Amino acid sequence: MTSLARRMAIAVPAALIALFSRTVVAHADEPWVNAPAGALTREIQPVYWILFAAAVAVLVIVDGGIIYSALRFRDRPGHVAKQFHGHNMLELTWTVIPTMMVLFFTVISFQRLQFINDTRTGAQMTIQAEGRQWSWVYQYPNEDRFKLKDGTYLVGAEEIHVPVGAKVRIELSAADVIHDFFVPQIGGKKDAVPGRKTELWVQADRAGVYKGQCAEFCGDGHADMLIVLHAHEESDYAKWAADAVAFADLLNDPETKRGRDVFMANACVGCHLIRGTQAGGRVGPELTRIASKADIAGVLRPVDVENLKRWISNPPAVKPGTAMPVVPLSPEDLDAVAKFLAVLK
Ligand code: HEC
Ligand SMILES: [Cu+2]
Repeated sequence: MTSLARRMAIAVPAALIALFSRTVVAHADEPWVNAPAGALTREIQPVYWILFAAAVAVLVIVDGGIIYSALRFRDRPGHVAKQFHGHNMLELTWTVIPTMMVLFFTVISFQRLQFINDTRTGAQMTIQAEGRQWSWVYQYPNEDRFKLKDGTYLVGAEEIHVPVGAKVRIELSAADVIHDFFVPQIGGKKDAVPGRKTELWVQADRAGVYKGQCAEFCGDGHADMLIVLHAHEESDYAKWAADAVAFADLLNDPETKRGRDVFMANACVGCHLIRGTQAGGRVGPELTRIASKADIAGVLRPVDVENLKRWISNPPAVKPGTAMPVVPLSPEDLDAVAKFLAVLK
């Protein structure tokens, strides 16, 4: 080997490894598959590393070979290339080795698929998750702890809450186009397909908030279609459920229900997020705790029914140039929706 080729043979893989380890360090706390926090990811991670190591080895051998040959056998005056045809041993090597590698990958993947796809054995609860442009809506199971006063069961948007350690089955559906449920540290990654149920399971090792992202391009708002998975210790989970149920009951109160229905039936729902409801819009600010805010859109204070009505009936009149349009509402609807927002503390 010439000294240049020798140096390249060391420098190229070294640079790749350095680049990769920097990436790993820089992203260690971010949602990615190699910080496993659940049974699924712990199972999948070794396969990831084996595939990665194999890919690096192939890269180094193939690209190394190309670089070496390009340098070693380059055109120089006085050199004539050796003329020959075929080399059975080489042909055999680069057919047999990749075939064995692919077979090996197939085997180690299949070994795990049964475990990964088994959403039933030992599952402690089932949550329905519906993907829609551009948020997820979660329906909790028909259990007493999720039961609302009106006899229905808790529904939540944006965040999915699970108890630590529990195997939770998630049934996926889609309201419009294909979405994909993926929380890298916990596992999963399954398409939500319109007109069909798919399922996966999750299990979190420790309490925490795990971020994910719709992993199937689903239109304009795709990048904002986040998945936030909260894993609670068991006792904490009971408290969370009780609070969420109490809040949902407040929303269902006849006093507030009418206004909520107005909100959900009009364009408001598409632009604003209210946790605990199906409103998952992201164009305007979140309104979950609007009544606890100091002002409306930075211009009207305090946040009360009167000011809410003033704002909602004609935002541009209150704040010229605002991005919130006038949504035509009857006086009764306007009144109801303002009363509804005024309880969101
Ligand atoms: C096209 C999207 C869109 C629609 C539809 C829409 N809003 Fe808004 N809304 C916004 C935007 C954007 C803002 C922020 C305006 C600003 O700060 O200038 C906003 C602000 C608000 C605020 C003040 C929020 C805060 O944090 O101060 C309230 C309350 C509100 N909207 C209620 C409603 C209601 C009720 C409806 C339905 C009748 C509605 N919005 C329809 C986009 C929308
Ligand atoms: Cu999506």
